Amino acid sequence: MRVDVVSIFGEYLAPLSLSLIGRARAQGLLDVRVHDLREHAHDRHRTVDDTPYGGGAGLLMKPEPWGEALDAVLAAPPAGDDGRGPVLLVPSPVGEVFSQAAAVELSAEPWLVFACGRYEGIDARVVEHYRARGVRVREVSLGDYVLNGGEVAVLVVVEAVARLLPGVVGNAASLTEESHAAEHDGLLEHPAYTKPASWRGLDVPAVLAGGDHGAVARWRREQALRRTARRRPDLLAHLDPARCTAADLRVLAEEGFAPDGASGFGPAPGAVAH
Ligand code: JEK
Repeated sequence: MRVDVVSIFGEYLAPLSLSLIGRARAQGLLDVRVHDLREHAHDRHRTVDDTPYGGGAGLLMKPEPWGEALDAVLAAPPAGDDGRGPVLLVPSPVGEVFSQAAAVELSAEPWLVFACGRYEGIDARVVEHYRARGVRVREVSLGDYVLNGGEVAVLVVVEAVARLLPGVVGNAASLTEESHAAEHDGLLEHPAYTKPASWRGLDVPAVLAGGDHGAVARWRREQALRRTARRRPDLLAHLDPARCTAADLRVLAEEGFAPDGASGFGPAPGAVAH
């Protein structure tokens, strides 16, 4: 997979040379190229920002350097480009929230291009222009908090996507297990333990060392349901009551959740928040 990143802070992307991503690059599984937006600003100060029309605090990135930089990247497709061109990813606080489903979609693409804004973002015509030219543009957000620019989002998206590429994550079994996540009904994972059996007075739950695989599975399912109900009740809206055992329903009722009549779970009538 080829990844081009345009940024005024290329140093911010140095972690892409480390660990599994760095090794994937060294092995030729991933070709990451970082480009300096300022090479496409031609005044004496290499200006990339200006004041917003309509007023308001802060500065925006001017469209001309972006147009020139992205045209240059798009003009140099990777060998074996399928003709569809890249997906252009533009991190933004108002983008669609990036998800594992998006990571899976992007992992099937041969070419991703990232446009990293700074200041208060990029003049809106840049996205409009490349969409009009038929480029598949996705504005993505990491979540509902404010960052200083798009570079951290690039690190997150590239890590989430690259680990799905064949050969990037050593242990194929971990990915196979993840791909069966549907079997876990979209619940949070149960807690996990390794040796020693006792640490600072805290013991590993006895059931996990008991050798009863059915009991282990039931304990893990109960923990997953309780955790999800307490930490991510939104995920229970997608839990199919038809896939729940009587024991599941009892655990969820203890946590204050009941089938909502719309193919998921919601707060049980009269339930008291924990
Ligand atoms: C890309 C520039 C910084 C800072 C103005 C005023 C309330 C902010 C842009 N999940 C994510 N959060 N933030 C980003 C992100 C931030 C970026 C850029 C992504 C480029 N900035 C910035 C202030 C404002 N707004 C109203 C919200 C805009 C992000 C991602 N991905």
